[in-house]
Amino acid sequence: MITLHHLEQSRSLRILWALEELGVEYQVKHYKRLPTFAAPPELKEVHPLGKAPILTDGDLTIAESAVILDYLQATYDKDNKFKSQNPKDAMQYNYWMHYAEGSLMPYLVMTLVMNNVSKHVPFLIRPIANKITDGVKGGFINPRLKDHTAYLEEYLSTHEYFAGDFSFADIQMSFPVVAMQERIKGKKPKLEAYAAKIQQRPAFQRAKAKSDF
Ligand SMILES: N[C@@H](CCC(=O)N[C@@H](CS)C(=O)NCC(=O)O)C(=O)O
Repeated sequence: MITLHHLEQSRSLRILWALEELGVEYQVKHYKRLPTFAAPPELKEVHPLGKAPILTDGDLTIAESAVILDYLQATYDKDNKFKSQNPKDAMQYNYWMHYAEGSLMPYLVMTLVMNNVSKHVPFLIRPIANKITDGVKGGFINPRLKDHTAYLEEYLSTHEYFAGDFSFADIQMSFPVVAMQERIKGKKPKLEAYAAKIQQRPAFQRAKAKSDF
């Protein structure tokens, strides 16, 4: 039996979505975040790093969203509905699978960390902490995120999906794309329309309903 170890408000929504697209039987084990927003220690009993998502299937324990998506596609998507077999699209599929976590997510995580620094320093030095984090965001993170959003907008102006027809590469890309919605609002119409379109899929809606607990 497939078990998804699902952490609230996390990347494991990707896997719930993929399981719904596949229509396979699975069970979900829900985990609540700690008040610090960290994952609870029980997740470390499933995988040493204790990060979500984690999928178990028989005697396999798999971490990393992209690896889980690839495993599900290769094992359960018998008709290759969710990965094009055209070599060019398949290369793009691999590219976006890696790009999402390897190139784009680090800047979004850095932004989240910078936005929370002042909560963790004594009140009196908050103005100084804010100056430092604003400097890091303005001088390092934001210019790079601007390049990435322009790149994605350009790509989506000539592609309906990231790798041919809708595929698990779109599920992998959905997490950073949706996380950037506030940042791109009114500025990146293709990216906004793409985010709205993929979230209208019935399987996404079912996954979203199951992920909020
Ligand atoms: N690259 C990994 C990232 C895993 C990850 O960092 N997951 C976050 C949730 S979105 C997490 O478990 N955070 C809890 C923590 O760090 O305590 C993936 O795509 O699966």
